[in-house]
Amino acid sequence: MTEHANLNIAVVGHTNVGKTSLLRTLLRDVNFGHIEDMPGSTRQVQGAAITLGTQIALMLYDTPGIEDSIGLLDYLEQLKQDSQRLDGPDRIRLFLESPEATALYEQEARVLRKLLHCDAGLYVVDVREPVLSKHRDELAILSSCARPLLPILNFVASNTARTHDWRDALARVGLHTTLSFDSMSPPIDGEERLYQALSLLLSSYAPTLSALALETARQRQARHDASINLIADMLIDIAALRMRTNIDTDIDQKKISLQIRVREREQACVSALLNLFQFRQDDFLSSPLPLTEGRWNLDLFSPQALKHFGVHVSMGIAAGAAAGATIDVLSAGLSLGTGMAIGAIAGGAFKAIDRWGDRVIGKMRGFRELTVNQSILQLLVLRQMQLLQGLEQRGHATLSPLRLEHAPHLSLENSTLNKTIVLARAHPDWSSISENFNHSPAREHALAALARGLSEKEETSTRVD
Ligand SMILES: Nc1nc2c(ncn2[C@@H]2O[C@H](COP(=O)(O)OP(=O)(O)O)[C@@H](O)[C@H]2O)c(=O)[nH]1
Ligand SMILES: [Mg+2]
Repeated sequence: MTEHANLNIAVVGHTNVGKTSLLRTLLRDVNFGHIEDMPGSTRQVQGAAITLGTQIALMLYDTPGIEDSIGLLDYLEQLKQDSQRLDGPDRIRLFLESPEATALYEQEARVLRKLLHCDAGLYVVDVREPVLSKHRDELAILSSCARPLLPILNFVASNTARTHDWRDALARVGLHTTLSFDSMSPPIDGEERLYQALSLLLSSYAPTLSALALETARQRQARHDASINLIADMLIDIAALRMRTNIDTDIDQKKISLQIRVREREQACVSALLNLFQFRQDDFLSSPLPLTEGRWNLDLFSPQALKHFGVHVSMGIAAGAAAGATIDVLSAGLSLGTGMAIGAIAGGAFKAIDRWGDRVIGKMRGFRELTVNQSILQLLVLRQMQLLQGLEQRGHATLSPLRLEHAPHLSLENSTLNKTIVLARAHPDWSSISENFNHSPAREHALAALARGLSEKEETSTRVD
């Protein structure tokens, strides 16, 4: 295995600019450090490792905010008068040995000590703030450490951003390379950009940084592929699900229990996606239960949800195949047909009789089968794909939960998808939430086809911004 140099980077800046938030996002760890709206929630230096294989490639250190830069710079100037010939780092070292480093400027001393021990610093700024003398003094002090600094422009998305003023102020102290990075909604390839920008400043670490960038991109793609598989798996489970009922006696009860199973299966997919992206369950505000009227609700079976997501009930994924054979029980989001008819139409009459054999032929009359209708399947895919997009764009510093708010620009017209869903409908044994579940190679095959169909669909659709 290639040996990668271990790079140490301190995250520095004024208090409350988003240093801890940046760390959370880079580490994909919602629990790292302590974030509050109050200044000074980080008091100690806290480190975290980013590994390549089993090796630590990068150590990132969160530091307390620099609070009194004006006072400290005055104090440093005073030290300079006493020892004229000292350069920047020596002057900082002299300060660190002085009594004030454990008294008035204890917090600032922690930051500077760390930066001196590191190879470089990420200097986080809140570009909504005007550039004030406290910032200029802070920059002068940090520059004295003679460590490469990469300014991270946080809050660039804000409409009060003063990005231009900040770039100008930074250029005045020789900081020409900057990176815009909002920790709540980072650019999708934000980490790669960060590593690239750092390698401009730290050329001797370029191999480590480019390995980190490659690994980040690889993991992102792997997460995406795994997510598509989770969604496809859910879709097969639900498309293949059937519930047998005696139409006159227990249909209402069966309808409810089918809906419960579908909701639980969707929730399982949501949980798996959240885990995959290292978010907590409460990072997503789903509405799995019907809500009261008038309140916005995205319950899977609510007609408003269908409408909101632009799903037209008449435009089922396999509308042609299902037409005439099933009666849509629209209010329930389920389709009702004879077991025979569903099997026959979806899988071909002879095959269906063959597979179902005596069970179907013997009981052609006297029972019905409930299945989930096309529009619900479509809605399920849209919701999960939208969740996936939301998770991919979400930083681990975001405190408010993710909601599905905008109707995604995804239509499900795709022949691979359609065919596979029709096929799944004809295979009740493919549904892992059914008693008849039978893990078969054919299901694996269908799963792969469905995942392919979803990816093709994504490529041809506009992504949500
Ligand atoms: N909207 C938005 N808020 C942020 C961002 N980064 C940090 N914050 C908020 O700013 C406050 C301070 O963040 P924190 O990471 O604790 O700053 P620190 O004191 O520099 O470590 C918290 O309320 C964060 O939620 C960001 O990129 N966008
Ligand atoms: Mg902090």
